[in-house]
Amino acid sequence: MTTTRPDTKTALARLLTEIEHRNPAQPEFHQAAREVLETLAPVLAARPEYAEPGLVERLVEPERQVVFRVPWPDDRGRVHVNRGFRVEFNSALGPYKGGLRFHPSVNLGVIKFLGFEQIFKNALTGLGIGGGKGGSDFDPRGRSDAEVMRFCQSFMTELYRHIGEHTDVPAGDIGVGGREIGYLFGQYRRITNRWEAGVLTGKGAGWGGSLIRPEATGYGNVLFAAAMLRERGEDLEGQTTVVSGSGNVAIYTIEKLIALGANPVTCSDSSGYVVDEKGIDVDLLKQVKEVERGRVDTYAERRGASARFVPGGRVWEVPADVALPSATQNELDAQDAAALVRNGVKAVSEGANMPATPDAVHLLQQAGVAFGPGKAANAGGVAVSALEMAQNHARTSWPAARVEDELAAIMTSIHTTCHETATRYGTPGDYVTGANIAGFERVADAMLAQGVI
Ligand code: NDP
Ligand code: 2IT
Repeated sequence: MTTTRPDTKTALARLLTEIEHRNPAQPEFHQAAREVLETLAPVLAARPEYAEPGLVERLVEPERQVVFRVPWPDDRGRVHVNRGFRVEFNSALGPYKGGLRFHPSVNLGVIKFLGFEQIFKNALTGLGIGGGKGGSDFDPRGRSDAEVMRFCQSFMTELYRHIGEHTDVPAGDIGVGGREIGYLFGQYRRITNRWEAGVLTGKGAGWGGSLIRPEATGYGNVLFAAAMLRERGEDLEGQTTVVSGSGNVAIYTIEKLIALGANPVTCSDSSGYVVDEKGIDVDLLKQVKEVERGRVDTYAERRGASARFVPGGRVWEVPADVALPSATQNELDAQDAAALVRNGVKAVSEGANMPATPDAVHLLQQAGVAFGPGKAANAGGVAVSALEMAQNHARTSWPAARVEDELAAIMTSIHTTCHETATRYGTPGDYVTGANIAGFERVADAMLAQGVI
């Protein structure tokens, strides 16, 4: 166990105050930076080279931030103006890598929180990818395919000059799936006159995409939850699980839970949740959400007597052994965590990025619940993105079984790394500390080796 010199803690606290001061009105970024910095004191004390002036200060400052105008005409010819973002946070380990989010709540602070998380997540995969994130406050809901296409084309008309297979490789996130990646890739190809498959990941399997990329985040999170349970002598089989969200991550989380013999009983969207006593029918959910682009209340209507839709409610009030938040940031607060603990939850694993508030994380950990932070638990998506880049570079494509085996090996390795690092720094079982320190060590070593840039 390492003791922390008081001056390290004081220096980190001072830096946090400075971050808040220099980045006003970015509460999500402050939250993400605080969560990481608060766990770094022991490693800075144990490894004096990391306490070098400027290292942590450089880590919290993006290498580059691009903000741009995205004008697009709707189907009636009316022009809308959205704002586009790409935050290229850290490229010490490889090209900037991270998704694009299209959602009305997007602003620079949200993209910076996501980009900051991505640095450590990508480091934990063990692969050669830096951290970045982008997106827009565009709301795809209710928009026709033609409108989404025009938006994507306008967005890429600026973004193309900042990205490239060796520079920055975007992918999907909330509101950006296979359809949007297709339109974005088409416009990039048209502008640059290059077939540069490795410039975007999450492409269709027929034109440079990797098999298992759509499934990877959800599958990976279930494997991470299973590893945490195994560490405690339990497994997923027969466990009742609650999942929030009903998008890409939630759907493939539910699919993998069923495959491993668990019983997922919920899904949700921003209008409420569904609880299904017989367990979620994942084929029906895919039909409603992926094919029809519908809402979860339609799932409940079609499913019949076993399912009901609870308008406005949160899934955390449903009793469960395991909870997998898979919608968005700060969707699980202290009150929700208390309800989960009251109902005997054993593990919470974050499919979404930062879905649990700091108070909720604290409460769960105090109650002895195994807690998997997003930067470790949901790293399967970006890991398979990096495998997609490898396949693109080699101009080949791997069978699904190979990608799935590699995903499983990466998730096991991330779990082991987090677990061992937490133990090494005197906080056994604390995956938050383990993930932050292990991710930090890898990035910090690369930054130190590459000099002050
Ligand atoms: P999708 O757009 O496919 O689905 C998002 C889901 O979350 C929808 O059910 C949506 O409901 C719900 N949701 C989004 N915003 C809100 C909000 N403000 N309040 C309530 N519900 C909300 O996105 P993904 O499944 O891809 O992403 C889900 C989470 O997983 C995000 O945190 C993302 O950053 C993270 N993630 C995604 C990865 C990926 O590969 N896609 C990889 C790693 C993490 P509604 O339709 O009503 O808005
Ligand atoms: O949050 C994430 O890790 C993602 N949205 C996936 C990023 C990627 O590049 O695949």
